[in-house]
Amino acid sequence: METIFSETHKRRNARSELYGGELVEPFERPSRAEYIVERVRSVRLGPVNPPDDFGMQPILAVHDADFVAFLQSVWTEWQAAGFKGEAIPSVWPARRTSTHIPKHIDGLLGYYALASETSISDGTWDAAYASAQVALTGAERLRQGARSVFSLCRPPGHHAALDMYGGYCFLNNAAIAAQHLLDNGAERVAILDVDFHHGNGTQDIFYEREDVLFLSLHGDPMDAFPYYLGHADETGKGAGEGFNVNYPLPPGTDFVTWRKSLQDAIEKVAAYGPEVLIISLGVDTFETDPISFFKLKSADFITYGADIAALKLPALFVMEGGYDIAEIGVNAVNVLEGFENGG
Ligand code: OKP
Ligand code: ZN
Repeated sequence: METIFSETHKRRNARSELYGGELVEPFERPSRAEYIVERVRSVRLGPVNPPDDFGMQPILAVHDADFVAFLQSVWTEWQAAGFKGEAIPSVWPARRTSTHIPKHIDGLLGYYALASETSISDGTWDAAYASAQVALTGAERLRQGARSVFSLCRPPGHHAALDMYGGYCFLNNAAIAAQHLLDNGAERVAILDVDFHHGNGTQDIFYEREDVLFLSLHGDPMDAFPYYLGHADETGKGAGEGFNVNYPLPPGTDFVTWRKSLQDAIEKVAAYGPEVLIISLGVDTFETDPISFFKLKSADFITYGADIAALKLPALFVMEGGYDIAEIGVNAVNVLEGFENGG
Protein backbone atom coordinates (compact mmCIF):
# COMPACT_ATOMS: atom_id res chain seq x y z
CA MET A 1 0.00 0.00 0.00
CA GLU A 2 1.30 3.44 -0.92
CA THR A 3 1.57 6.10 1.79
CA ILE A 4 1.18 9.80 1.02
CA PHE A 5 3.04 11.98 3.50
CA SER A 6 4.13 15.63 3.69
CA GLU A 7 7.02 16.89 5.81
CA THR A 8 5.10 20.18 6.03
CA HIS A 9 3.11 18.63 8.90
CA LYS A 10 6.02 19.77 11.13
CA ARG A 11 4.87 23.38 10.71
CA ARG A 12 1.97 22.50 13.01
CA ASN A 13 3.88 22.66 16.26
CA ALA A 14 1.87 24.57 18.84
CA ARG A 15 3.46 25.07 22.24
CA SER A 16 0.35 24.75 24.29
CA GLU A 17 -2.97 22.97 24.75
CA LEU A 18 -5.46 24.16 27.34
CA TYR A 19 -6.17 20.95 29.26
CA GLY A 20 -7.71 20.68 32.70
CA GLY A 21 -7.03 24.35 33.39
CA GLU A 22 -3.35 24.07 32.53
CA LEU A 23 -1.36 24.82 29.40
CA VAL A 24 0.31 21.52 28.55
CA GLU A 25 2.32 20.21 25.59
CA PRO A 26 -0.27 19.38 22.91
CA PHE A 27 -1.29 15.71 22.66
CA GLU A 28 -1.45 16.27 18.91
CA ARG A 29 2.28 16.83 18.29
CA PRO A 30 4.69 16.36 15.35
CA SER A 31 6.26 13.15 16.68
CA ARG A 32 2.94 11.34 16.09
CA ALA A 33 3.39 11.47 12.33
CA GLU A 34 7.08 10.65 12.58
CA TYR A 35 6.38 7.45 14.53
CA ILE A 36 3.77 6.39 11.99
CA VAL A 37 5.94 6.97 8.92
CA GLU A 38 8.81 5.21 10.67
CA ARG A 39 6.62 2.14 11.18
CA VAL A 40 5.40 2.29 7.57
CA ARG A 41 9.04 2.17 6.48
CA SER A 42 10.22 -0.50 8.92
CA VAL A 43 7.52 -3.02 7.92
CA ARG A 44 7.96 -2.05 4.22
CA LEU A 45 4.26 -1.33 3.80
CA GLY A 46 5.02 0.27 0.44
CA PRO A 47 6.40 3.47 -1.08
CA VAL A 48 6.10 6.79 0.78
CA ASN A 49 5.46 9.72 -1.54
CA PRO A 50 4.79 13.45 -1.14
CA PRO A 51 1.41 14.92 -2.13
CA ASP A 52 0.57 16.73 -5.35
CA ASP A 53 -0.91 20.23 -5.09
CA PHE A 54 -4.60 20.50 -5.98
CA GLY A 55 -4.84 24.13 -4.91
CA MET A 56 -7.64 25.81 -2.95
CA GLN A 57 -10.61 24.78 -5.09
CA PRO A 58 -11.20 21.34 -3.51
CA ILE A 59 -10.91 22.89 -0.03
CA LEU A 60 -13.46 25.57 -0.91
CA ALA A 61 -15.77 22.87 -2.28
CA VAL A 62 -16.25 21.76 1.34
CA HIS A 63 -15.53 24.71 3.65
CA ASP A 64 -16.98 28.21 3.97
CA ALA A 65 -14.77 30.71 2.11
CA ASP A 66 -14.70 33.26 4.96
CA PHE A 67 -13.70 30.50 7.39
CA VAL A 68 -10.82 29.43 5.14
CA ALA A 69 -9.68 33.06 4.76
CA PHE A 70 -9.78 33.33 8.57
CA LEU A 71 -7.55 30.26 8.94
CA GLN A 72 -5.06 31.79 6.52
CA SER A 73 -4.82 35.14 8.27
CA VAL A 74 -5.59 34.48 11.93
CA TRP A 75 -2.02 34.14 13.19
CA THR A 76 -0.92 37.39 11.53
CA GLU A 77 -3.99 39.23 12.79
CA TRP A 78 -3.61 37.82 16.30
CA GLN A 79 -0.04 39.14 16.49
CA ALA A 80 -1.03 42.46 14.94
CA ALA A 81 -3.60 42.85 17.74
CA GLY A 82 -0.69 42.81 20.18
CA PHE A 83 -1.35 39.43 21.78
CA LYS A 84 1.80 37.71 22.98
CA GLY A 85 0.75 34.08 23.25
CA GLU A 86 -0.70 31.56 20.83
CA ALA A 87 -4.19 32.20 19.48
CA ILE A 88 -6.62 30.63 21.97
CA PRO A 89 -10.30 31.61 21.97
CA SER A 90 -11.77 32.79 25.24
CA VAL A 91 -15.25 33.90 24.21
CA TRP A 92 -18.03 32.32 22.14
CA PRO A 93 -21.40 33.03 20.57
CA ALA A 94 -23.17 30.67 22.97
CA ARG A 95 -26.98 30.67 23.26
CA ARG A 96 -29.28 33.56 22.19
CA THR A 97 -26.54 35.69 20.63
CA SER A 98 -26.55 37.90 17.54
CA THR A 99 -25.59 36.51 14.12
CA HIS A 100 -23.27 39.47 13.39
CA ILE A 101 -19.71 38.29 12.82
CA PRO A 102 -17.27 40.42 14.88
CA LYS A 103 -14.33 42.30 13.34
CA HIS A 104 -11.83 42.01 16.20
CA ILE A 105 -9.70 38.88 15.93
CA ASP A 106 -10.46 37.88 19.53
CA GLY A 107 -14.16 37.75 18.69
CA LEU A 108 -13.58 36.17 15.29
CA LEU A 109 -11.50 33.41 16.86
CA GLY A 110 -14.35 32.38 19.14
CA TYR A 111 -16.79 32.66 16.24
CA TYR A 112 -14.89 30.06 14.20
CA ALA A 113 -13.74 27.84 17.09
CA LEU A 114 -15.70 24.89 18.45
CA ALA A 115 -13.29 24.38 21.34
CA SER A 116 -10.33 26.08 23.00
CA GLU A 117 -7.72 23.31 23.23
CA THR A 118 -6.48 23.90 19.70
CA SER A 119 -3.99 26.78 19.89
CA ILE A 120 -3.10 28.41 16.58
CA SER A 121 0.46 29.53 15.92
CA ASP A 122 2.90 30.15 13.07
CA GLY A 123 2.75 27.43 10.38
CA THR A 124 -0.64 26.04 11.37
CA TRP A 125 -2.24 26.99 8.07
CA ASP A 126 0.67 25.62 6.00
CA ALA A 127 0.41 22.25 7.74
CA ALA A 128 -3.40 22.13 7.50
CA TYR A 129 -3.21 22.94 3.78
CA ALA A 130 -0.57 20.24 3.21
CA SER A 131 -2.64 17.73 5.18
CA ALA A 132 -5.64 18.35 2.91
CA GLN A 133 -3.38 17.85 -0.15
CA VAL A 134 -2.21 14.52 1.33
CA ALA A 135 -5.84 13.38 1.48
CA LEU A 136 -6.58 14.68 -2.03
CA THR A 137 -3.56 12.89 -3.47
CA GLY A 138 -4.74 9.64 -1.87
CA ALA A 139 -8.19 10.13 -3.43
CA GLU A 140 -6.59 10.77 -6.80
CA ARG A 141 -4.58 7.52 -6.54
CA LEU A 142 -7.84 5.61 -6.08
CA ARG A 143 -9.22 7.33 -9.18
CA GLN A 144 -6.16 6.05 -11.04
CA GLY A 145 -7.01 2.50 -9.98
CA ALA A 146 -5.22 1.86 -6.67
CA ARG A 147 -7.05 -0.61 -4.39
CA SER A 148 -5.98 1.20 -1.24
CA VAL A 149 -3.93 4.20 -0.15
CA PHE A 150 -2.79 5.56 3.20
CA SER A 151 -3.02 9.34 3.48
CA LEU A 152 -0.86 10.04 6.50
CA CYS A 153 -2.56 13.33 7.33
CA ARG A 154 -1.43 15.61 10.14
CA PRO A 155 -3.07 17.70 11.51
CA PRO A 156 -6.21 15.54 11.62
CA GLY A 157 -9.50 16.72 10.15
CA HIS A 158 -12.69 15.03 11.30
CA HIS A 159 -13.72 17.67 13.88
CA ALA A 160 -13.43 20.50 11.33
CA ALA A 161 -16.92 21.49 10.15
CA LEU A 162 -18.17 23.72 7.34
CA ASP A 163 -17.02 26.82 9.24
CA MET A 164 -15.45 25.65 12.51
CA TYR A 165 -12.05 24.39 13.67
CA GLY A 166 -11.15 22.65 16.93
CA GLY A 167 -10.36 19.26 18.40
CA TYR A 168 -6.89 19.59 16.80
CA CYS A 169 -8.54 19.91 13.34
CA PHE A 170 -8.65 22.79 10.84
CA LEU A 171 -9.63 21.40 7.43
CA ASN A 172 -11.68 18.22 7.10
CA ASN A 173 -9.28 16.05 5.11
CA ALA A 174 -11.63 13.07 4.72
CA ALA A 175 -14.53 15.28 3.62
CA ILE A 176 -12.33 17.13 1.13
CA ALA A 177 -11.20 13.80 -0.35
CA ALA A 178 -14.80 12.54 -0.53
CA GLN A 179 -16.02 15.70 -2.26
CA HIS A 180 -13.14 15.51 -4.73
CA LEU A 181 -14.19 11.96 -5.68
CA LEU A 182 -17.84 13.05 -6.05
CA ASP A 183 -16.81 16.00 -8.20
CA ASN A 184 -14.86 13.66 -10.46
CA GLY A 185 -17.40 11.01 -11.32
CA ALA A 186 -18.18 9.06 -8.15
CA GLU A 187 -21.88 8.86 -7.25
CA ARG A 188 -21.65 7.51 -3.72
CA VAL A 189 -18.88 7.60 -1.12
CA ALA A 190 -19.00 6.08 2.37
CA ILE A 191 -16.94 7.49 5.24
CA LEU A 192 -16.35 5.11 8.14
CA ASP A 193 -14.93 6.95 11.15
CA VAL A 194 -13.20 4.62 13.62
CA ASP A 195 -11.40 7.33 15.61
CA PHE A 196 -12.33 7.28 19.31
CA HIS A 197 -13.97 10.70 18.97
CA HIS A 198 -17.14 11.43 17.04
CA GLY A 199 -16.49 12.92 13.61
CA ASN A 200 -18.74 15.90 14.20
CA GLY A 201 -17.20 17.90 11.36
CA THR A 202 -17.72 15.22 8.75
CA GLN A 203 -21.27 14.66 10.00
CA ASP A 204 -21.95 18.40 9.80
CA ILE A 205 -20.64 18.74 6.25
CA PHE A 206 -22.71 15.89 4.78
CA TYR A 207 -25.72 15.87 7.13
CA GLU A 208 -28.31 16.78 4.50
CA ARG A 209 -26.83 14.73 1.67
CA GLU A 210 -27.44 11.24 0.33
CA ASP A 211 -24.27 10.98 -1.79
CA VAL A 212 -22.15 10.46 1.33
CA LEU A 213 -22.96 7.80 3.92
CA PHE A 214 -21.25 8.76 7.19
CA LEU A 215 -20.82 6.21 9.98
CA SER A 216 -18.95 6.85 13.23
CA LEU A 217 -18.02 4.59 16.17
CA HIS A 218 -17.01 6.68 19.17
CA GLY A 219 -17.06 7.40 22.87
CA ASP A 220 -20.59 8.39 23.88
CA PRO A 221 -20.78 12.21 23.69
CA MET A 222 -22.48 12.17 27.11
CA ASP A 223 -19.00 11.24 28.39
CA ALA A 224 -16.53 12.31 25.71
CA PHE A 225 -15.39 15.12 23.43
CA PRO A 226 -16.89 16.63 21.25
CA TYR A 227 -19.84 16.33 23.75
CA TYR A 228 -22.45 18.18 21.71
CA LEU A 229 -22.85 15.86 18.73
CA GLY A 230 -22.61 12.15 17.99
CA HIS A 231 -25.79 10.70 19.47
CA ALA A 232 -27.55 7.72 17.91
CA ASP A 233 -30.65 9.79 17.09
CA GLU A 234 -28.69 11.96 14.63
CA THR A 235 -29.63 10.14 11.44
CA GLY A 236 -29.43 12.89 8.80
CA LYS A 237 -31.83 15.53 7.55
CA GLY A 238 -33.89 16.12 4.41
CA ALA A 239 -32.36 14.24 1.48
CA GLY A 240 -29.70 13.04 3.94
CA GLU A 241 -32.17 11.28 6.25
CA GLY A 242 -30.86 7.78 6.92
CA PHE A 243 -27.37 8.53 5.63
CA ASN A 244 -25.78 9.39 8.98
CA VAL A 245 -25.15 6.59 11.45
CA ASN A 246 -23.69 7.04 14.94
CA TYR A 247 -22.52 4.31 17.31
CA PRO A 248 -21.90 5.98 20.70
CA LEU A 249 -20.21 3.48 23.05
CA PRO A 250 -19.70 3.68 26.82
CA PRO A 251 -16.50 3.99 28.87
CA GLY A 252 -14.55 0.74 29.05
CA THR A 253 -15.82 -0.62 25.71
CA ASP A 254 -13.64 -3.59 24.65
CA PHE A 255 -12.96 -4.96 21.18
CA VAL A 256 -15.72 -7.60 21.26
CA THR A 257 -18.37 -4.92 21.83
CA TRP A 258 -16.73 -2.38 19.52
CA ARG A 259 -16.51 -4.96 16.73
CA LYS A 260 -20.27 -5.62 16.88
CA SER A 261 -20.88 -1.99 16.01
CA LEU A 262 -18.21 -2.20 13.32
CA GLN A 263 -19.93 -5.24 11.82
CA ASP A 264 -23.24 -3.37 11.74
CA ALA A 265 -21.54 -0.38 10.08
CA ILE A 266 -19.87 -2.66 7.53
CA GLU A 267 -23.24 -4.20 6.61
CA LYS A 268 -24.69 -0.71 6.09
CA VAL A 269 -21.76 0.27 3.89
CA ALA A 270 -22.25 -2.88 1.79
CA ALA A 271 -25.98 -2.15 1.41
CA TYR A 272 -25.22 1.44 0.35
CA GLY A 273 -22.89 0.25 -2.43
CA PRO A 274 -20.41 3.13 -2.62
CA GLU A 275 -17.67 3.29 -5.26
CA VAL A 276 -15.14 4.19 -2.59
CA LEU A 277 -14.76 3.77 1.17
CA ILE A 278 -12.90 6.42 3.15
CA ILE A 279 -11.75 5.37 6.60
CA SER A 280 -11.15 8.14 9.13
CA LEU A 281 -8.42 6.22 10.91
CA GLY A 282 -7.87 7.23 14.51
CA VAL A 283 -6.11 4.75 16.78
CA ASP A 284 -7.06 6.50 20.02
CA THR A 285 -9.36 3.52 20.67
CA PHE A 286 -6.18 1.87 22.06
CA GLU A 287 -6.32 0.69 25.68
CA THR A 288 -3.59 3.04 26.91
CA ASP A 289 -4.55 6.15 24.96
CA PRO A 290 -4.12 9.03 27.42
CA ILE A 291 -7.33 10.93 26.51
CA SER A 292 -9.75 8.13 25.54
CA PHE A 293 -11.65 5.25 27.17
CA PHE A 294 -11.90 2.23 24.87
CA LYS A 295 -9.87 -0.93 25.44
CA LEU A 296 -8.60 -2.13 22.07
CA LYS A 297 -5.30 -4.04 22.02
CA SER A 298 -2.68 -3.80 19.28
CA ALA A 299 -3.70 -7.14 17.69
CA ASP A 300 -7.33 -5.93 17.43
CA PHE A 301 -6.26 -3.31 14.90
CA ILE A 302 -5.11 -6.11 12.55
CA THR A 303 -8.42 -7.92 13.01
CA TYR A 304 -10.58 -4.95 12.16
CA GLY A 305 -8.38 -3.98 9.20
CA ALA A 306 -9.24 -7.40 7.77
CA ASP A 307 -12.93 -6.90 8.62
CA ILE A 308 -12.93 -3.72 6.52
CA ALA A 309 -11.13 -5.49 3.65
CA ALA A 310 -13.99 -7.99 3.42
CA LEU A 311 -16.07 -5.19 1.86
CA LYS A 312 -13.83 -5.44 -1.22
CA LEU A 313 -14.09 -1.72 -1.86
CA PRO A 314 -11.33 0.68 -2.92
CA ALA A 315 -10.22 2.18 0.37
CA LEU A 316 -8.65 5.48 1.34
CA PHE A 317 -7.27 5.51 4.88
CA VAL A 318 -7.06 9.07 6.23
CA MET A 319 -5.10 9.47 9.47
CA GLU A 320 -6.96 11.14 12.34
CA GLY A 321 -6.13 10.73 16.07
CA GLY A 322 -4.09 8.50 18.39
CA TYR A 323 -2.13 9.81 21.36
CA ASP A 324 -0.29 6.85 22.86
CA ILE A 325 2.60 7.94 20.72
CA ALA A 326 4.93 5.03 21.52
CA GLU A 327 2.39 2.62 20.00
CA ILE A 328 0.74 4.84 17.39
CA GLY A 329 2.86 3.53 14.51
CA VAL A 330 2.25 -0.11 15.35
CA ASN A 331 -1.50 0.38 15.81
CA ALA A 332 -2.07 2.46 12.66
CA VAL A 333 0.01 0.21 10.45
CA ASN A 334 -1.63 -2.89 11.97
CA VAL A 335 -4.94 -1.72 10.47
CA LEU A 336 -3.32 -1.27 7.07
CA GLU A 337 -1.57 -4.65 7.16
CA GLY A 338 -4.76 -6.34 8.41
CA PHE A 339 -6.55 -4.77 5.44
CA GLU A 340 -3.91 -5.87 2.94
CA ASN A 341 -3.73 -9.46 4.21
CA GLY A 342 -7.44 -9.77 4.95
CA GLY A 343 -10.65 -9.79 2.98
C1 OKP B 1 -9.00 14.80 18.16
B1 OKP B 1 -9.17 13.50 17.38
C2 OKP B 1 -11.39 18.16 26.80
C3 OKP B 1 -10.44 17.46 25.94
C4 OKP B 1 -10.58 17.92 24.53
C5 OKP B 1 -9.85 17.24 22.37
C6 OKP B 1 -9.70 15.93 21.72
C7 OKP B 1 -9.54 16.06 20.24
C8 OKP B 1 -9.38 14.71 19.60
N1 OKP B 1 -11.04 17.95 28.17
N2 OKP B 1 -9.81 17.07 23.78
O1 OKP B 1 -10.50 13.06 17.24
O2 OKP B 1 -8.39 12.41 17.85
ZN1 ZN C 1 -9.83 11.09 18.26
